Amino acid sequence: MALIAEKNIVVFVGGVGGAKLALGLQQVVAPEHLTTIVNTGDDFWHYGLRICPDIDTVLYTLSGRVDPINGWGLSDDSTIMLETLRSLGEDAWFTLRDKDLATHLLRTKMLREGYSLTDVVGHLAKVQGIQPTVLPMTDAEVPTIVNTVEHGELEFQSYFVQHRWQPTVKSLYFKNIDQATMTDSVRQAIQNADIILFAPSNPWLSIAPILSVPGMRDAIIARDVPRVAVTPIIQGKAVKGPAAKLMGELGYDVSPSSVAAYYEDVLTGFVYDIRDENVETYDLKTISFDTMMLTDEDKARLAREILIWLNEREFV
Ligand code: FO1
Repeated sequence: MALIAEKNIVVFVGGVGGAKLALGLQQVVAPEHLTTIVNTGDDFWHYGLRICPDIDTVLYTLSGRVDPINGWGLSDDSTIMLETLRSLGEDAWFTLRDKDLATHLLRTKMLREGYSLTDVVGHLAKVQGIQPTVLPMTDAEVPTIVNTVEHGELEFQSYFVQHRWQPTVKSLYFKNIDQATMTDSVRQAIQNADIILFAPSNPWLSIAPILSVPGMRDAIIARDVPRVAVTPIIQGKAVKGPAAKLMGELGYDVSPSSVAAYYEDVLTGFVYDIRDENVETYDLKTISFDTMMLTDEDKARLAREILIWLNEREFV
């Protein structure tokens, strides 16, 4: 049975870490009350295909088909196409595996036919048997550009995969974001939300693109409901990926407090990890839980703990 039956929950997510909390929520929230809004700044064109890594990570995770080792891609997938591409002399640095390729082919075909990314994601979710709503943050193409010391400006996947997030980051921007618009689906989900969560995704790389869609930040802040982020930083380290390294390079103290401060007035509450102490968050409501999500039980437990906390009188 759903934990907080009548409340509408919106969760903003990036890739692997965000998908884990979305899976936890899927286990404890009735599907008609759960909406996951996903970063698309990581999306790119590659060999003529539209690749949306964070969206696919969420869809594969929620449908129980994600590769458990990497946290992205499909489990039990093969690399025949990739090896063949390499045999043709290509530097195929992005791991497009064979079964996963079907998703990129179908998405690209539908986009070329004129469907919006929101339509495509809705279709892909439906055919994978996913019941909660999954929405891209916008239908526009707004690639994250990483300005690095060593290589100048890089598109996100080139920074992240090709260069293994080793270049030193000077700054970031989201190309064409000023022309992007919020979709009606995203606007309605936020307007109907009783609880707004920010998954433990990278605030600068995964959540900032979402908050930068014109109107998004104001729409969120306008909601007089709990707006709570879960820390991606535990004991000065990122659970996965470049968050800690990036924070240092951008001049932030690598701590949960810096994450909370970065979100500014977007948040009313903050969840930090039980392994950290004395987390200063000014006037936010805070609580600590075990935020390491290693198993599916961990994911459901964390989702349940957050929702129970938010259902307490002080937050309603
Ligand atoms: N991440 C990697 O580190 N290396 C890859 O070759 C790679 C391929 C890939 C293919 C499809 C997909 O959906 C995701 C993929 N990812 C890969 C993950 C992705 O680059 C990142 O996890 C996200 O963009 C960061 O959130």
